[in-house]
Amino acid sequence: MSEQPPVTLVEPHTSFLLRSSPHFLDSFTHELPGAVLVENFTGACSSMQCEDNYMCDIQDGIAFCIISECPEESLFYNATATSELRGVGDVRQYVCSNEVAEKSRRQPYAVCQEGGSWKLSDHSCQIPTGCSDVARSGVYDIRPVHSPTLSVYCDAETDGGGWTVIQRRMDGSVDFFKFWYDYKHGFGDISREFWLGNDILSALTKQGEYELRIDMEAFDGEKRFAHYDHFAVADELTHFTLKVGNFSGDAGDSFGVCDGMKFSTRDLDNDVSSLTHENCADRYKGGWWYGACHHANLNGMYLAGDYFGGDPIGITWLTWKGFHYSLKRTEMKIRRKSVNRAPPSS
Ligand SMILES: [Ca+2]
Repeated sequence: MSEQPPVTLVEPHTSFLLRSSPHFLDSFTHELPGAVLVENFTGACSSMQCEDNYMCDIQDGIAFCIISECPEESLFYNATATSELRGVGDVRQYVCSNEVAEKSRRQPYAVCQEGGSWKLSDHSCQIPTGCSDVARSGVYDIRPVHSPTLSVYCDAETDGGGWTVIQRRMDGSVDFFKFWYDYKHGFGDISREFWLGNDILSALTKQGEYELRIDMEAFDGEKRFAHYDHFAVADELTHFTLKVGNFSGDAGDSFGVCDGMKFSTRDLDNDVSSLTHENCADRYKGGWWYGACHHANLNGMYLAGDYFGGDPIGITWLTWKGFHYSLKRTEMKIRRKSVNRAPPSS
C-alpha cells in the first residue's frame, strides 16, 4: 500500500467539502465520505459518482462530492431542534415546546435537501384542541372549539391517554373549602392540586360526548379507579347540573348518585337535603354535586387517612374506604369519546 494521500477538510462560505487530489481518487474514494469508486475518473462530474444526499461539484478542475448545508429555518411553530446541523440528508428532529403538541403524535422532523431546502414532515407542532392530540403527559395550552386558550394537565398514560385532568388532590397544599366564584373559575396549581373550573367543564363537555375517570390512591399505596361512560356539566344557569353515566371500575360507585345534581358551595346551597336548613357544602367542607348529601367528597378536607367520629368531611369515597378515611391522592379526568360512525350502507 502506498503512503497515505493528503485529505483535507475545507470550509468555504456556504458548504464544506472533503477533497482529495484526483489522481488518488481511484484508490481512495472509499475513504471519501459520499463518494464511490469510479474507474477512469477524468476529473469531471459526468464521470463522478456521489452517494445519495451528496452532490458533485467542480472547483479548479477538481471534482468533489460535497455536502451543502441547509440554511437555518424556523418553520416549526414553537419547536426546538434537537440535533446539530450537518448537511444534505441530515434529519433534524424537533421537540415541541411545552405549550404545544405534536400533531398526530409523531415526532416532527425535517430533512436537508440538495440546494439548501428543508423537506418538512407532515407533522408539526400545533396548539391542540384537547388532550387527545397530546403524546406526553404534562401541562398544555389547549384551544377548545369556540373557546379561548387555556392551560390544562393532560394524562397521556392512563388507559390509552387523552385525558384532561379536571381535579387533583395529592398533599393538602390547596384549600378546597371555597366559594361559588372559585369553583366557577377554578383554582389551585395545575400541576399539583387544583379544580379546573365549572365554566371550563361546561365548555369542554359541550364539545361532544365525554367520559370520566377517577383515579384514587390510599396511604398504603393501593390504587383504585372509577369510570363513568358519560360526563357532562351544564352551564351556570342550571347551577352546573351534572349528567353522569354508567359505572365501571374497582372502587365501587360512589359518584353515580350525583347524576342530575346541581353544584353547591358553602355560599350557594343547591343540594336536595330534606333537612330544611342543611347546607351540605358548608357541612362537608367542599364544593360538589351534593345531593342529600354525598357518597364521595373528593373536594373535602385533606385529612390524610383514617379520621374518627363526626361528619365525613374528608376526601372520602364511600364504596372503597368508607366515610371516615381521607384519601391520599385523587385525580378526576375526562376524555372525549371517539366519534361513532354509522356503518357503511350496503
Ligand atoms: Ca340544602
